[in-house]
Formats: sequence, C-alpha cells, structure tokens
Amino acid sequence: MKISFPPRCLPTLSCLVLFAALLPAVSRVAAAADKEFLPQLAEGKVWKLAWSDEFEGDAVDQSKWELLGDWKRRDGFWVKEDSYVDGKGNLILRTKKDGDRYTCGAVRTRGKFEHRYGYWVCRCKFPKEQGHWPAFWLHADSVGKIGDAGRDGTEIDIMEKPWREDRITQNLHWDGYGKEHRSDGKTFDFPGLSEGFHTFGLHWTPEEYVFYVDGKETWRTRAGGVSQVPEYAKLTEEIGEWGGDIKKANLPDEFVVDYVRVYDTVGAAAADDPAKALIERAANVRPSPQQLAWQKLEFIAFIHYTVNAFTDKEWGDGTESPSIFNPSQLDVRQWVKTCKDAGMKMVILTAKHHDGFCLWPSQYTEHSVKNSPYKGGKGDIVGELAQACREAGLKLGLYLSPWDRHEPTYGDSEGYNKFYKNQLREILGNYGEVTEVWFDGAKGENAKDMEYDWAGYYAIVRELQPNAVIFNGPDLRWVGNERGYARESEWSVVNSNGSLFGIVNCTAKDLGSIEALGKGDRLVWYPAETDVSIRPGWFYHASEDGKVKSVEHLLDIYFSSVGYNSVLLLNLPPDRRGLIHENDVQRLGESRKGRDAIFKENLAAGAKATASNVKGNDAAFTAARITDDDKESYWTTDNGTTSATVEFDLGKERTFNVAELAEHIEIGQRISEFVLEVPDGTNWKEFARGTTVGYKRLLRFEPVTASKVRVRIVDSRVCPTLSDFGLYFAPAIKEVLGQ
Ligand code: FUL
Repeated sequence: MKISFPPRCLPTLSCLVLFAALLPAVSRVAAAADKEFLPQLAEGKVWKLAWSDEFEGDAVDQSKWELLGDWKRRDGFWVKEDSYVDGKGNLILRTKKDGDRYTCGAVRTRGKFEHRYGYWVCRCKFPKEQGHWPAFWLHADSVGKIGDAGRDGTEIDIMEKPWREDRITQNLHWDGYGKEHRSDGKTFDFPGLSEGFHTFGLHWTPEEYVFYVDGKETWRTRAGGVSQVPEYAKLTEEIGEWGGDIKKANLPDEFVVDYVRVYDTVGAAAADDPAKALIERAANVRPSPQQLAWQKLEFIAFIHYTVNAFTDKEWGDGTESPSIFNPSQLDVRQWVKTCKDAGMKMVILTAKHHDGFCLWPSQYTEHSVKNSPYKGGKGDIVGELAQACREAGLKLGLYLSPWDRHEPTYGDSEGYNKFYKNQLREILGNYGEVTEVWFDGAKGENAKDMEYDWAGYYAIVRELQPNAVIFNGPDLRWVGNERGYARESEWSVVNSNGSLFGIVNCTAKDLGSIEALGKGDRLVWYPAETDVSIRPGWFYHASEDGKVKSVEHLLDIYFSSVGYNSVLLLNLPPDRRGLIHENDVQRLGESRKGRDAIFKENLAAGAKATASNVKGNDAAFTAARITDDDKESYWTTDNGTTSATVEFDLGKERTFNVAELAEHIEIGQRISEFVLEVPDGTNWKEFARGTTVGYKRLLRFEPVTASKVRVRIVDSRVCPTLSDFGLYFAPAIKEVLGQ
C-alpha cells in the first residue's frame, strides 16, 4: 500500500509557516554550536543532564538503544546492520539498496530509557538523497490509547525531514492511528538546514511543548492536552513516497547523529546538593493515569470464594473434588449489590485460589466449575460477575493465585509458566475490562520451587488490559499487614529494589521517608492497597458468623486506610449458599450509614480561604481553589516555599471532629507535616496534626467549635498543594444507628 502522507508524519499543510524572520539567524548558526542551547527557566531552576548518548566507542550502546529490524517498514525494511557508530562519535543510520529491496537503520530507547518532560535534543546532519527521511521523535506504547486525548501518550515528532529542500516538519499524533487519530503540526523552511549539523530540541513540561531548531523557538503548543506519561526516543530513517522517489536516489546515504541529550529541571540549590536533589526528585514522581484512576476508587471489595467454603479451610490443598463445590443459591448480583450499597467501586474475585480450583471453565484444567454441580457444570462465575459488575457500573478485578496446589506442572517452571499464562490470557481476554490484577505472593513452606515468569505475566496484563493496575507488580503495593491499617506516614513514592515482584519490602515500617529512599536511584510511584477481611478468615466459616467486624471497627479501618492515603480492599466471603451472609450485609450497611452521617455536610464547603503564599499570585492557584468543589483545581505556592498557611473563614461558628485534606497528587506527593489550628485570642491553637497527606488524609479529634480554621503546612518536599479541605461532625455511631 502506498501512503502519500504517512500518518506518523502527516503535516498539517494549513499550518505551513515560513519563518521568514528566523532565516538570517538560522543561517548564521548553520555551523555546529559548541555550547549547548538550553531553554530559559524560571528563577531558581537549572538544567541537569538526565541521560545522553554521545555515540563514542565502536558500537551502538545497546544498554541505551534497541536496534530495530529486521522487518518491513513502509516501502523498505529496517535492518539492524544499517544502524552503527562511525568511531568518530556519531551514530549512522544508513539507507541502502540491498538486492531489490531498500533498507535503512532505526533505533529506539524503549524499555531502556523512558522519561517524562525535560529538554530533549539531538544534533544531527541530514542525508542528501530523496525517497527516504530521517526523524527524531518520542513515542510511548500508550499512544494508541483512546479516551484521554494525548495526555495518555502522544507521538512527538521533534524533527522529520522528508524533503531534500531546507525544510523540516514537527508533529504531534495521539489517540492511535485509526479513525480516532488526531494530530497537529507545523512545517518550516530554513535556508542552510541541509548542510552541516543542526540541533532539534523539545522542551516538554506538564503544561506544554516548545520546539526548537538550533536554539530558536519554532512551535509552542498544548495540542492533545500534553502527554503526561514517560516516552522513549526514536531516531529513524524510513523509505516512502513522501520523501520522494527512492529509485532516483544515489545510495548509500547517511543520517548522521552527533548526540541525543535529555535534561531535567532541578532547583538551583539542588543541583549541587544531593540530599536536596533527592527530595526534589521524590516530590516529582507522579502516578500513571491508571494508578490515579485506581486511587480514586478509594474503597473496593475482595471476594474470596472456592472449595474452601465447603471444606471449612483457609488454604485448600488441591485434592478437593470439584463435586463438593455446590452453592445452592449463588447470586453474583447479591454480591454486587452488597458492594455497591456499601460504596465500593470495584470487586476483585479470586478466580483461582491456592487450591487451583477455577471459578471459570478453564480449558487448561479439569479442576474447575465445569466439573462441579454448580449450574450442572455450565456455570462461569468469573463471567457472571463481570456481567453483573458491568450492569451495576462497578469495576472488576481478578486474582489468579500463582501458587497452585492442584496443577501437576507446578514446580516445572517452564511447564507451569505456560499453563499460568494461558489461564491469565483466558481470564483477561474473555471477560471485558479488568481494572486490577492481583498477584499473590503467598506460598506454603513445603511448596515446590518455582520460578514465576513475572515479566511474562505482566506483559500479558499490559497487552490484554492496558488500563489495569498490577498488584504486587509494578503498579500497587501491599500495605504490609492484613489488619486494615496503613501507615500514619504513607508515602506513595518509594525506591524500588529492582525486583519484579513486590518491588519493595512492603512490611517495612518506613518506606517513604527521605532516609528510607536511600540513594533514590529507582524512585517509583507505588501506592499502598490495604486488604483486610470483614471476618477473621478470608473464606467463609459458619463458626465466624458471630465474628463479623463491628461498625466501629470497620469505620476505624476506613479512617486508617482511605484516610491514610491508601485504597481499602475489604474482603467479603460468600457462604455455602453462594451468598454474602446476612450478618456481613447488615454490618456493611450500617457502616455505610455511619460514613454517610459523618460526611453528610462539609462545614468548610464554600469557606472563604486565604493563603500566606500563592504561586505567582496566579488566580489559577489561589486558596479559593481548595474550597471550589472542583477536585482537579488546587492551591499551591511559589517554588521554594515549602511552609505556608491557609486560613478558612467558615462564616459562623461550627462544631467539628473530623477533618479531611487532599493533595493534588497528579503532580506528586509533597506534604510531610501539617498542623490544624483555630484562633486563640491573637494567636492560633493547635487541635490536630499529621504528617503525610497524599490523595486523602482524614483526622479525628475531640469536637472543636470555631468560625475560623487554619491549616499550617509545616513542611513539604517542594511547594505544597491542596485540592480539598473538609470539616465534618461525626455523631456517635449508636445515635446514627438508632441504638
Ligand atoms: C494471602 C493468601 O494466602 C490468603 O489466602 C488470601 O488470599 C490473602 C488475600 O492473601 O496471601
């Protein structure tokens, strides 16, 4: 197929602008600049080299670059042998004729260097012939994602030169390359561009892209909403009609790259103070869109169900006969309704627990519902639940125990990994959207040795469910206990130990303080999920019918999990009938009632808010943004201001005993210490205090009556943000329940 304007390169012709004013300047800088141009930064900020390749040495550094090929690409082929270094500090991407095919070189940093924001620059010299074109561009695997415009990944073409003329084009493409594809771009003429070396740069911030050629700004845009995800660099040659007629080209021809450099902005002080630099880096780690969406679910359900409900065990040993799995009244809609009524936003089901019994009719084992009396072997509890969740508007999550005590291949790593991956494909490929995949690390002491192929498992999740988050893998961590309590200082940024599974020591007392971050060489956003059962066990036991946690206990768990910057995953085990037991339903209903009574009225809603400092005195960041009922807007301070106060005028005296704070975690977690105060004569008096805030911080205290409240941020890693503030009055729970 001939494409005259390949989608990646599609320049918006209506945007064709001749930069007449730039022409003399550009020709003057036609020769190589010996000093790197770097875009101007706000006061107090400097550039710091984050990554580079000068292409020294005698081979392409494959820890930095993947050589692409050998495979067909447009009208030619990408072949590895056409990407090499020349021994003089340059990368060569060659275009040549090889028999009756045309080949060229291409490299990318995918999986080796993926980075968000900063200044990306490449210095290069162009090929001379027609029919092919060089490009320097950024890409992310999520460019194909539709729904959040270019924010979830944009192809950013910093430079493409499909012409022999002195002309380049710069483009953005998002929402994939099909019918939802969107793009924007500019094309420029620069006399002298085809001769000698030139630089092509992109200054990418969360707010906008600014493109440069030889240090001159060429295009400033927010098209697509600006990518917020890490992207990798690509240097490519391609063959196609768009670049002219390759048959007329005199080959071989070369695209010569002197270097690629990526710079980050850091605080000036931090540049030569490693401790400060670490604080800044930690404060700037941000959640992925998937992690953010997950955090907003706040309260989710776990459903533990398998043969254990019939054997009265917590861990089945895999020898149970499927014939014992005989729920007489199983009703997934009752589960979903119970969860929804309780305010939960997702249901995670144990599709397979350690005993290996599958709640869906897996084609890879006989140990499943298909050989049980349930619905005469025609049941599929995963499918039924997926359907019920969809109907109710709840998300679905799935747990597939890696430890499988039934499967005979368990222990033979190759055989079992194959089996497990097949099962993973079944549950992730056949039931619609799955929002969380739960990998359990549990394994009995005497279990056989197994080398789980975590990377392979995660790759399947990413392939089949790109919007899902992976628990215990790269996205979410276990809070560290099964009692329902997060840490009082629950930081979502931690330093990974580099392993694939459970990438930190989840049970450590302190994971997120600056001390705990150590060298901070692998900082990641890794938020805590708090899993706990409503009963002592994870599975149903009639003997625990009287041990369902009390409303007070459940509320306490809520405050200590959701209220400590974590998501609460509360387990509800269906009984032998296949229903969530009446006692559990009642307790959940009561605790919902309790929460509703507490959070019925925010006494700080609409309060007049004033702050001691506002970033750039900009209306976009005033304290009014905290009380405007818009969770996306937020207050923040000038860079470098890490302590500040915000005063809330409630208009009249109010009595409250619960407070709620929220940071705008889209741009990181920052606050490390705060105090809540009320006026005391001419002074302020403390009535509550805390450390981290994060997505949500809830505090309970003795009733306070006042018409003004002040939040004093004692310390923040970088300038603090607040997006929400609430004051509530929690009545006595007995009163709420009319007891
Ligand atoms: C543990 C398992 O061994 C328990 O049975 C339960 O599934 C819990 C959530 O995780 O590791």
